[in-house]
Amino acid sequence: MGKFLLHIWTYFATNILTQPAYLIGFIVLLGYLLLRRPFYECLAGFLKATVGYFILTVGSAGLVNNFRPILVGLKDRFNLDAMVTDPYFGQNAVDVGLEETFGRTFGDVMILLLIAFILNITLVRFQKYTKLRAVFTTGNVQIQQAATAFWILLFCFPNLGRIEVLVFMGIILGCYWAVASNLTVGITQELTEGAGFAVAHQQMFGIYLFAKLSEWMKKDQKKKGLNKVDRKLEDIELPGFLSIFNENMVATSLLMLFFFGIILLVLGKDYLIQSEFMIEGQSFLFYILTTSLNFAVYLAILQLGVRTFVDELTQSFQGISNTILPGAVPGIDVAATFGFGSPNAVTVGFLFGALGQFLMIGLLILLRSPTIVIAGFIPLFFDNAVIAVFANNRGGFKAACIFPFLSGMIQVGGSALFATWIGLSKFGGYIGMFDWATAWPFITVIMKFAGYVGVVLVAVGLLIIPQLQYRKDPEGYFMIVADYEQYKENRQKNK
Ligand code: ASC
Repeated sequence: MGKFLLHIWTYFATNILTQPAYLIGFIVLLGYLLLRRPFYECLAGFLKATVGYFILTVGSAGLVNNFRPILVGLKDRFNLDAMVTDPYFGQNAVDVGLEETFGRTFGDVMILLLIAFILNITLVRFQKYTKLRAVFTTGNVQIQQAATAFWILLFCFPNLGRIEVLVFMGIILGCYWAVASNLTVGITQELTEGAGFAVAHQQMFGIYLFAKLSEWMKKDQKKKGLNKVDRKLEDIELPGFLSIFNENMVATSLLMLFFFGIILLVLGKDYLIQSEFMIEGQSFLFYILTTSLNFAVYLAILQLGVRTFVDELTQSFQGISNTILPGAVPGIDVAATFGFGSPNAVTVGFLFGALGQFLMIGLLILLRSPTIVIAGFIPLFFDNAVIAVFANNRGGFKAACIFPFLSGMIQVGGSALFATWIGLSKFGGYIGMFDWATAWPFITVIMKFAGYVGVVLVAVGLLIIPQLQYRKDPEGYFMIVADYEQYKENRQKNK
């Protein structure tokens, strides 16, 4: 019997839970069924949501596949013995290093997902006490996080048995997913004007932190009586020749031509041919042009995907949040936020993040750090772009430049230090995303030095966060999800 159930679960986990397009599709289907919509509407909703999410995936995978090899190319080109910050390289490093370092392999990922997912849903179901509102649905990143967290746990408790590992990790990851995603609920509702989702990814603490710092920056400017408080990117109209930057697609293309143009020139035509990026006889100029412009292409695809599924999700989730999971929102891929706010924020965040990352890499080399980092595309792009989107929305243009820059430095510095300490850097990769260069090292220190007590401290510490959030605004806290228009109205009145 148990075996049969496990079989069903594994089937569900492999095909749906870890494939967000289908998970979101089925959530939409369930939502519409609960709303008692006619069958054909439920089917249409399922298809639109799934197709939309797949389109988003085409955009984001296109970006990743197009640009990751270019950045990693720097490592080969200069024969660097460096660690790449990238979630896929990180997962691979864990796979390769586990046996050698801890004499283990990790085969329980699906069971772990089950425990953590159920815990997440339970915490949201008992919202009255936990104040948690978001369910993490981004399965592709959950696997990467589970792998890294498994390493961290063994680093803190090398002799832990299989069952204990599952229980500890299930609790800590489940709490992290629920709590961190919940942190983004309010600010995402404000960014999207009540689209009804939260971010479930790998930089949720980062998003919250920088969103709050941006607000603070804006308030500070107002207090100082600066009547020229920073404008948002979308409100800036550049004059004359610069006006071509007002158009998002043009701005993205030009900036990326500059950015990737330099990197491709540094890599050199010979290297590109030798590593089969280019074919013999191809024009180098047009290769650079095509590669760089593809950035704007995939970004446009990504935004189309967001527009396709978000509407369905917003409407249908009412069915779920009115019945089985009152007051809940789905936590979804960070890329979904790129369809809101200023589209130029995405590009600005990426570039300033790159500046910060490259500066920190330079510092690591200068300071003869035992671990040198190669900037992976995923942390560089997705973390810093989203930080800029929120920073721009809440603080304005300057915040959208400064905070991704800071985040870039922190990502590289934190990852280098942390991956060296826990012994993962030797195996060539680390997940590298913002939370995993900041919050998770902090969690690790607590567990390493306080032992089992530390595990309890971490879980309790995480669960206190939503309580504090709730206390700051008991009236608006649930309303921002339940009825965004009403929430906005009340806030206007209070002002
Ligand atoms: C990640 C990861 C991806 C991307 C994607 C962004 O962390 O593993 O494939 O970000 O989720 O849309």
